[in-house]
Amino acid sequence: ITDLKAAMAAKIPKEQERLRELRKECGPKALGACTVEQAIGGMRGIPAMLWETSLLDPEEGIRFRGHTIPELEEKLPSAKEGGEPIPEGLLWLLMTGEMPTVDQAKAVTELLRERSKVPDYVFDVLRNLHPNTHPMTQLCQAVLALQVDSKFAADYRAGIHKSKYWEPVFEDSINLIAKLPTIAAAIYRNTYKGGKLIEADPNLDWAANLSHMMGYDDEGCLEMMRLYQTIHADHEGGNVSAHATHLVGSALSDPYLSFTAGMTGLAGPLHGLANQEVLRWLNEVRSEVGDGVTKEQMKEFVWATLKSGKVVPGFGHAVLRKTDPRYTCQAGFAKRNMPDYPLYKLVALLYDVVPDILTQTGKVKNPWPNVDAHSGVLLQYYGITEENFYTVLFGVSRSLGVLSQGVWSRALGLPIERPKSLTMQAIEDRVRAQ
Ligand code: CMX
Repeated sequence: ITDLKAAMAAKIPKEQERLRELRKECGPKALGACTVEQAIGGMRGIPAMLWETSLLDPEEGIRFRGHTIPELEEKLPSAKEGGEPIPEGLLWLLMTGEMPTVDQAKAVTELLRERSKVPDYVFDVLRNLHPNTHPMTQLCQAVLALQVDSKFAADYRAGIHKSKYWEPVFEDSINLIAKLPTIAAAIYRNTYKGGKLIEADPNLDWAANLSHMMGYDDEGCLEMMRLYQTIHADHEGGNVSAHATHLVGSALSDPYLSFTAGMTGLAGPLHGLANQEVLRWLNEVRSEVGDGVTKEQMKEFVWATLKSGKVVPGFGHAVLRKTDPRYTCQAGFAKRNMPDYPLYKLVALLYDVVPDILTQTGKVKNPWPNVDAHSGVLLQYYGITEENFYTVLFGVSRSLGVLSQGVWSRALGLPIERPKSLTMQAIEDRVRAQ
C-alpha cells in the first residue's frame, strides 16, 4: 500500500480502540504531581499531554515514532544511494508509525508534488507586505492567506460528523505541507533576490525543490536540505511551536490557523529564532576578533554576552540534559562535507568553551548545544547567508511533525485543551491550607 491516506485509515480504528482502553483502564491513575514551582515555572516536566509522533528523552534526545536520529539516517529512504534521508519518508513514518519502503516514500513525494501549486493570491499577499517584514511574519501571513481553501473549515460549516474530522484535516495538512517549499522560496526570493521566482523542478523531491526554488542547486546543498528538513520536524508536544499548534487545533481551528499559531511561536528568539541569533552572534565574534579567534578570546566573548544579560544562543534546553543529537547529526554532516570551513571550526570551538562557562554560572540546567547551534553553519557554507530567513526553513520542516499530530488529535477525538490556572492568591490559599 503506497497511499498515505489509506494507510492512515487502516491504522486509525486500532489506535482509537487503544486510547479507549487506556482511558478505561488507567483513567484515574496519576502520571505525576504538579508543584507550585512547576505552575510558576512554565509547566516544566508536567506530563500532561498526549503526543504520538515523537518522544523526547532528556539524556538520549528525540525519537520519532521510536526511532533515534542516527537510526533515521540509516533506515529512511534517501534520494541518492547511501545519501541523506528524505523528509517524505519521515512524513510517512510520523503519520502511520511505520518505517516506509522506498515506494511509499516516493508516493509521498508524488502526492506532495501534485498539490504543490500555490495560488496567485498568496503571492499577491507576499508582494504587498512592508519590505521590512520579517520572513517568519511573511510565512504566517502566507499560510493565513491559504486558509480560505481549508477543507476542514468548509466541511465543518457543512456539518461533518466528528468521526470524520481527521479526513479533511489530513487533506488540509497535505495541501499545506505540499505548498510550503514554494511559499518559503518565494519569501526568500522576494526578500533577498529582487522577487525573481524560480519554478519547481518536477524531477526533484520536496526538500531538494525547496533548495532549487531558493536558487541553490549544488548537489551538496540538496542533500543538506533533505537532512535539515528531516531532523527539524518534531520534538514532542510541549515545545512552543508544537504546543501552540496543538492548543489552537484543539479548538477545531483548521490546520492553516493552528500551524500559523505554531509558527508565531517558532519565531521567538528562545525557540526557533535562535538559529538566526546564533549566526548574528557568531558574526559579532568574527567582526570583533576575526576568523582566527583563540579559545581565550572566545571565553571572554561568552562571558561578555552573559554579563550583558543576554543568553548564549544555541545552548541550553528545557528538557534535554545532553548534547542535542540533532546538533551531533549536523556536526557529522559538516565534518563529512566541509571539514576545513572556518565557521565550522568556530562552532566546534564553541563546543569546547561554552558548556564549561554555562556550568560555572551555576543556574543553567543544560549547558550543551541544541539544534540551532549548528544549522546556520551548514546554510552559510552553501551560500544561504541571510540568517533572518533561517527560521522559515525550520518552520517548513516543523509542519511535518505538528500537522501529523494534528491529524491524529482529530482521529483520536482529543478534546479542547483547557488547563486550570490559578491566581497567586489561590495558590497561597491552597498551599497554606495543606
Ligand atoms: N545562555 C545564558 N543563560 C541561559 C542559557 C543560555 N544558553 N540557557 C539557560 N540560561 C539561563 C536561563 O535564562 C535561566 O536564567 P534565569 O534564572 O536568570 O531566568 C537559567 O539559566 C535556568 O534556565 P534553564 O532551566 O536551564 O533553561 P530554560 O528551560 O528556562 O530555558 C532555553 C531553555 C532553551 C530557553 C534556554 O536554554 C535558552 O534561552 N537558550 C538560548 C536560546 C536557544 O538556544 N533556544 C533554542 C532552543 C531550541 C529550540 O527550541 O529551537
